[in-house]
Parts: sequence; C-alpha cells; structure tokens
Amino acid sequence: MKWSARWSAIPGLCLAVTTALVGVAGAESCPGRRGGDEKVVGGRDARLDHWPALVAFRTNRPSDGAVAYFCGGSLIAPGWIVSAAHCFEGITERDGAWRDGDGAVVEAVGGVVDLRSVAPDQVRRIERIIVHEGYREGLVSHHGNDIALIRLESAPGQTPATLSLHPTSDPVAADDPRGYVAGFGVTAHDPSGGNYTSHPHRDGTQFWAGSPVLLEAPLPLVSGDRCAAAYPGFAIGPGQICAGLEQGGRDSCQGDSGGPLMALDASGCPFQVGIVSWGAGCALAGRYGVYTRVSHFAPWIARHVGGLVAQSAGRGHGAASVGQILGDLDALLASARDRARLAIVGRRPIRIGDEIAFEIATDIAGRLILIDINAEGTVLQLFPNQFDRPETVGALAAGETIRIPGPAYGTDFFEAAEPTGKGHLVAIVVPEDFPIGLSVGDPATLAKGFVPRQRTSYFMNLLAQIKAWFEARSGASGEAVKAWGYAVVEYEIVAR
Ligand code: 4AZ
Repeated sequence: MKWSARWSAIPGLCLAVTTALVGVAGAESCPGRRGGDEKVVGGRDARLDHWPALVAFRTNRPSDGAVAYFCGGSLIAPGWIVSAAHCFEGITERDGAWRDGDGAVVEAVGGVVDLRSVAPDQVRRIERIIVHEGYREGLVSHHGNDIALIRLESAPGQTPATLSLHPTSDPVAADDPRGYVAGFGVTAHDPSGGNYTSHPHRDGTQFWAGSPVLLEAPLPLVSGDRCAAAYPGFAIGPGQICAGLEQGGRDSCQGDSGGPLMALDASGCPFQVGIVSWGAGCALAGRYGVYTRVSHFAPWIARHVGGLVAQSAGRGHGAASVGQILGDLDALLASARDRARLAIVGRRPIRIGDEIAFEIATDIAGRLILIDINAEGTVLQLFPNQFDRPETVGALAAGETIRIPGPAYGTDFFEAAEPTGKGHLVAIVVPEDFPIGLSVGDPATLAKGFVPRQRTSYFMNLLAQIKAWFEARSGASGEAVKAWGYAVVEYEIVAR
C-alpha cells in the first residue's frame, strides 16, 4: 500500500511519493546502462559510461615514478572499493602508505578508460585494506574467499556500483547470456606475466599494464554445476560464480583480477554479481573464468561498509522475491517474535480511503524500524522518519507502546491508498549498536520525509546488515537474538 495522508498536513509524504516516481523514471538512465546488443582476452574497447564504478589499482615507485597496473576493483560506496583478496598479497602499510615488497605505493585510479592520460585528481591513496578472514594466500582455487575491501583516503566522485546482495538477485537462468567483464589486464595468457607491456604516458613517462585502454568482454554466466564439472577438485561452491564460453576465446585474465563481473537487469542496467578471481589459463575451451560471488559475501561487505546499493530481487520481478527476503528475515528473527507486537488500528477489511494507524509495543529497549511492503512489493520505511525525535532516531524504552502517526505528525491517521491486495507490515526492534543510520539511508534523504525505496533494494540492504550483525556475533542462536524484537502483520486493502 501507499500510506498517503492528508497532503497539506504532511508535506513529507507528498515528497516521498514524488521521489518514488522519480525513481521509476530514473531506471531508464541508470549508471552504466546499455542499449540492446572483449585483458580481457578477446575483448573490445570499453566505454567509460558503461563502467562508471570501475577502478584500477597500480603501484607507484617513489624513487623513479615507475607505475604498474596490477588489478581492478569496483566502487561500492563512497570511499569503498571491493576487489579480490589475492591482489593484495604482500602489500603492507609502511612509512605512512600501503606498499608492495619493493616499497612502491599502491594507488587506486578511477574514472578512466585510457591509462595514458590519468589526471592527478583521478588517483587516490589507500587508507585501509580488509582481506576476508577465510582467504588463504596462494590458495585461492582451493579456499575461495577471494574478496577484499579497500578504504580510500578520499572518496572519488564516481557512482557506486549496484550490487547483487541476495541470491535471489543473482541472474536466475543457469546460463544467463548477458554477463560483462572489463579490465586493463593482459590480452593473452602468459604464466610468467610476460605479457605486461610498457606504454608511454602523455607526458612521456612510462607505465606497465596488460592493456593501456580499458577492454571489455561480453560473457555468458555459467551454472555452478557446469563450472564445478570443469574444475574437479577445486572450490567451486556458493561463494563462486563462473562466466565464459564453452569454446573459449573470451575471458578475463592477469591484471583483470578484482574487477567486476556485471549482469544486466531487464532495463539494461548493470549490477555486480562477481569479482574476477581465477581460472586455468585464460580463454581456453571448457575453462571458465571463476569469480567471487558478491551476493554470498553481502553480509561480510555490509558489516564493514554499511549502506550499499542493492539490486532488486528476481531482477525486478517484485513480490515473490520480497516473500523470499521476508522468509530470510523470519528465519533469522524467529525467536525475537515474542518481544514485539504490531497492530493496525482501523476497521476490517481496510478499504481505500480508510483512516488507519499503527501501534507497536516492545518488551525490550531498542530502536524501531517499521516497514511497509505493499501488494506490488514496493518497500517503504515508515519509521523512523523526519517526524521522529532526531536525537534518538527510533529509540524505544522497554515496555513502551508507540503509535504512528504520533503527536508530531500533525494528523492522527494515515489514509489507506492503492494498490489493493495483500501486503505486510514489519516491525523490528533493533539493538542500540545496530547501524540504523546506515540502513535507513543518508540523513539528507531521511530529513525529507519517509524513506522510499523501489521494490526490494532497501529491504535487501537491511537484511544484509542484519545478517552481518549476527555474523559478527557468531550466529543468530543463543544470546544475541535476545536484543531483538520482531513482528509481522499481513494486511489486505480492498477497493472502496
Ligand atoms: C589471473 O592470473 C587470472 N580467466 C585472472 C582471471 C582469470 C585467469 C587468471 C580468469 O589474475
């Protein structure tokens, strides 16, 4: 449902609806969108506007300014890059910078397709590198977990990539034809790395790279079974996703590692499903490229980064996938159910135009998140919002009952609005140390009213963050869940 209220009384709600409409129109001009339609080995020149979040990692030797590009990455939140763990083996912080074994400083370069003309403001230094705890140096093909997060000293002005944060937003078909990979890696495999070549910068200094220009390759995504069969004895599991052609010829390769594997949604908008990890040679027949599966590591990413841009479940096919996310939430918070209660105040059935309000009671202290998932699968955060006490965002005391809309709203009721059909209200009482500020979006958005999100993106990000909270406390069993309260109510809105 769309909980509309009296427009004059609640300008915030008007604004929320307007923003939602803008969101729909915005789908046509998403970052990186492709119309209908190869180092990358067997690649073609890439367009910058198709790869807005891509970054290249390089080493820069202070003694002589020698530069070498060694890996890719993808901006996923302001100042945060996701890449492959194996890219950062042997890189440590010394003398105030992250350096390789020779003392060369590691830098991230963003917003370029031609490495011959990199401007100083496109180069960032690294503040912190977080390598997955399960990664084993030199053993990527046996242990996986080939993922790392890189925090930059300052945030580049690039647009963060949309991520697949849940298995349901990974491409559904076993062999989805529309995958893309890009990078500055080598265009022919050489185990000794001999295919890196030296190129002149515009100013005459030299740099080393696999390719001086960004190359991309369209690559079908390959089912886990087919990929596992191609690599018997290796770790191809839920944490990996593969891409490539049965006959070979196109592939990512040395120097592309860490870069993004993108899928396209129904509108041609790219979202990241993989991170270039490894493969037997490059572009060989029957030897697919192996990528770290982003959705599998979503809770880990969310734990460190917080707010992310999530791809909608089922690639935009709404309600059924919202049900799956709700199912995950139910499983995670099952034993928190008796600590919060949620009621819709108003007559039944709820008819369009009816006056309704919500009452939430909690046995435990915490902060409330109230979410509406309407019959079309659109997710709207009802609380906290701009009418909440800003200093305490969502804070409730043990034993408190809160009514929404409350005194500050200027109205006692919401009006039930379209769409008709069955929806869900979800109340979650989250512990004090849960990063609610990140899950509800940035404060600027929050200040404008309710926080609208198209379909499931917001919901998946929230789920990823809740999973991350439990993962950091070793699982949902036992004591940790006692800090949570949870209530779900199914409702139905009928025509007048
Ligand atoms: C590498 O050596 C590498 N074909 C990266 C990706 C692939 C193979 C090798 C996938 O970094």
